[in-house]
Amino acid sequence: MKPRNICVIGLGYIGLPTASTLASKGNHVLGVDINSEIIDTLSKGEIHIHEPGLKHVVQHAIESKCLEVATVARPADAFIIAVPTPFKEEEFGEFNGLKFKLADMRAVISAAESIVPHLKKGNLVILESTSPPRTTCDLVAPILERSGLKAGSDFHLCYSPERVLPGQIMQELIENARVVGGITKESAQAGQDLYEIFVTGRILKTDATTAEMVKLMENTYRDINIAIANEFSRLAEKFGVDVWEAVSLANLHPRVKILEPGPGVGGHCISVDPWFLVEAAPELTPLIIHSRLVNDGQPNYVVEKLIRSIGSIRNKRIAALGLAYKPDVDDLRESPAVEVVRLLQHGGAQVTSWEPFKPEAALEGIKMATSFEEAIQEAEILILLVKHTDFRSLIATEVAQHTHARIALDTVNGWAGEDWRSAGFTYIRLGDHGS
Ligand code: SAJ
Repeated sequence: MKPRNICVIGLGYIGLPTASTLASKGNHVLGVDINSEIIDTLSKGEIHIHEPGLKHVVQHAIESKCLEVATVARPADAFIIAVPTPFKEEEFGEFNGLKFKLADMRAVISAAESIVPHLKKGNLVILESTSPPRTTCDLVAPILERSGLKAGSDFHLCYSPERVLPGQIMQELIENARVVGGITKESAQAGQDLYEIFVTGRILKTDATTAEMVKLMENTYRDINIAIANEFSRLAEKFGVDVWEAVSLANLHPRVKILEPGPGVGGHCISVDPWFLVEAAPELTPLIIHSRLVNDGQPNYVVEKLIRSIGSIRNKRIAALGLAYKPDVDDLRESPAVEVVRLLQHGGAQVTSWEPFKPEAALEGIKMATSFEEAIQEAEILILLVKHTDFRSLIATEVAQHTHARIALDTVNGWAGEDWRSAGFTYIRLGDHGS
């Protein structure tokens, strides 16, 4: 039997799309978030995040009364936990002199605790938040069992990782393959029954810890592959090679797919999740630790490259183009672009930032422009930090008419160097020789 009353805890980038998609299939869904501002916004039919296609689905779900929102949970047939698992800001682990970050599981703990008073026999609980290995069995199950019910016999418990790409969430949520790990076979089956409500991709059943590992392996694999691309960008510069040309030639090999270098790795997933494996077993993860350090060091490398190219940046007026963690999203979490801006400021530069997807961003100590024109007008240097579609389509000759700047640093290979050079700019590109 498929659950009809579903409670989704956490209405962020995953919880809100999941809750509204389930509601759009005619289920009665209660979306819960502890942030009352989010609940107020959603109650008015507005949304607090930018994700193509999401607003329409949410509005429709709220209007049809299939989606209700509240700050506290209520009894339901199934509970889905989709809360953030960031890392701790001030506490670190250490292994052989290397510092590593630790998972902050407080949101998962309080989400699980909020279910306890409502848990009934036959319920299904699914954890979707990216979590260290064994979280479902060793952390979530004991909390839920405070209800007096036994996980796996009185209620079903699963881990099912979300795997959607921000910017394409509404489509990938439905079409991507789903891994559902149950603490028992029956739990996995109950999880599959729930996802069959809206998933058209394959649904694959396994155990909970395997499902946790799958998620962490996917993001760690990507992090390591971006780290090697970033390391190649440094090597290319050292040897007078254009990394972008070298990567495109290497990628002609049928079994090679090198990713793109850039100013670093951001977002709430890839820059965070590999640490969960490190924390669980630092003695087994030297490659993962060092890849994280390479990617975390890339903003500093960008600033060093600028200084190597033009000399001191002290008192230089710089326009930073893009603060999001990747193209065409409004998400600034763990963004390497923000880190580059902070490091430039630390080096004495006067930076004005322009983020078209979040012009109202209020980041401590960061000066935001209200338009692209305002950001570049008084600048001496332009730095392209995010390959937003809008930035890629800028025409160098037109930009030149609106700014004093004649230096352009492109950290993402977003512009055609020749165009910028012929428009009178000294064009510098990350991973490029001769600059
Ligand atoms: N990046 C590079 N070079 C590249 C690709 C990405 O520097 O060639 C950078 C991006 O600019 C960004 C960061 O890496 O700063 C991460 O971006 P991303 O597009 O690789 O990934 P996310 O964090 O937006 O989404 C990932 C996805 N995981 C994988 O591709 C394995 C997504 O499927 C997951 O659902 C998501 O993490 C998540 O929620 O865990």
